[in-house]
Amino acid sequence: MTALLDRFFAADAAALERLAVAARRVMTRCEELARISAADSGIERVYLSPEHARANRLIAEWMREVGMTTWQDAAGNQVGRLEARARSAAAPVEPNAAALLLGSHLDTVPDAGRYDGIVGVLMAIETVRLLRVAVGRSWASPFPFALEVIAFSDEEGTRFGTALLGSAAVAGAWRPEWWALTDAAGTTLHQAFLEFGLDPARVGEAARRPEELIGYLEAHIEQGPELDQRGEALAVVSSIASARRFQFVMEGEARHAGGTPYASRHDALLGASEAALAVERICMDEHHVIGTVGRFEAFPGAVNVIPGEVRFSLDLRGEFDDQRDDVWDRIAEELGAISWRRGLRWQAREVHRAAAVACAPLLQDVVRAGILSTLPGGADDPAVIFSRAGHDGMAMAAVTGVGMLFLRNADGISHHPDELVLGEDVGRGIRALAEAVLTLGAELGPTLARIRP
Ligand code: HGY
Ligand code: MN
Ligand code: MN
Repeated sequence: MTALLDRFFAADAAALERLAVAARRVMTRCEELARISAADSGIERVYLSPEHARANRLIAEWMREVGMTTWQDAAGNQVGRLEARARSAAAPVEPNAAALLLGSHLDTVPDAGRYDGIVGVLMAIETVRLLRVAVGRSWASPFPFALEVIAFSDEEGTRFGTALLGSAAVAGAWRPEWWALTDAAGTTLHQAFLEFGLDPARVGEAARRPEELIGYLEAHIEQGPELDQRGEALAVVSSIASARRFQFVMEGEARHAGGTPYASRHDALLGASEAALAVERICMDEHHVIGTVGRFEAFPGAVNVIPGEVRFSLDLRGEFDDQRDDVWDRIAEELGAISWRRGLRWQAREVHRAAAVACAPLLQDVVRAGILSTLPGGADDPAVIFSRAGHDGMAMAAVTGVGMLFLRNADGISHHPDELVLGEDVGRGIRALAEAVLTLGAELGPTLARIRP
């Protein structure tokens, strides 16, 4: 079957050439964005920072370059919009049409790779460039729905510990208790809003109503080894893992490292270490549940003092919420046993929770059609992967259907400077994304029913 994109460009043979140019532009721009970092060496760009503001300004420029109108929403997300082509000759565009949202996130973890989130935002802009149609002296979406690109501002949760703040605002799920969240310097989220030039009282204005949206479609690197091992470039995402994040305090007794007999020690570090190993043991024998202790600090931290306190984190994910919660119960039980045995006390504070999200069947179908358009005729169906990484779609699923396209990234290395994606795969990904949007346009046609989560 001739791909819709080939038919869309039938009269413009050079257009598909532009795919290779688009991929090169994405790769170059990933490098440019990588230079917007708070760190002297490595990439770090966190929510409501000067680097966030600079990245938003640059992305807005690139959005306007393809004819989009742009704005920064009330939660600091950068948005671009191409209006729908009007159905009547009376007016060139339909200004209030519902929008298909494309995009990803611009914020990073500390010492990040250059593609996590960023490549999805840039691929979305290139997809709009490919599909836009000239209307008078401006550009429009060729569909009865608008095309928007959103660059979410806090998918990682690096600064305040609670992830998905930008997309939660768009989903109308902002929580008042978040204003008191503090960063490592003790700045509250409320204060950071003000310093960034945002008005906390107006964060609700970032919320989008379900009827305003057709769906949310995100391209993202896999952040896992499956595509690399399969030797394939692209995959459909079936669902996004649920998440729960905790901060623990394990308390024992700080004592002299030499004079305190082992029998009377209550060593918080050894207890917390047993807990971290228990997380690995319990999760490893569970299917699709993943637990990681990423932060681990011993106090007072002197070489000749038995640690009296350890603060550590737990990032717990699962393909299904109830399975993840069962594992949490087992971990909590194990922590109780360790503490009893070692005469320690522990407490946990949950700082983030997001339910697992199944990608909307229609969006999975159009992503599959998109990927097939990049493969030789008669190719097998592309891989369908459960995302162990979290994404903004977990928040967006509250208001619209979510779809994701995964790109191969070498050995799945991510959240690390060695994160890699091939320019050719980005080209294939842009083509697949454009084909998916065209397929969606054809599927929805005049009904324009929004896609239910
Ligand atoms: O943590 C995650 O899975 C995502 O990269 N924020
Ligand atoms: Mn990430
Ligand atoms: Mn990401």
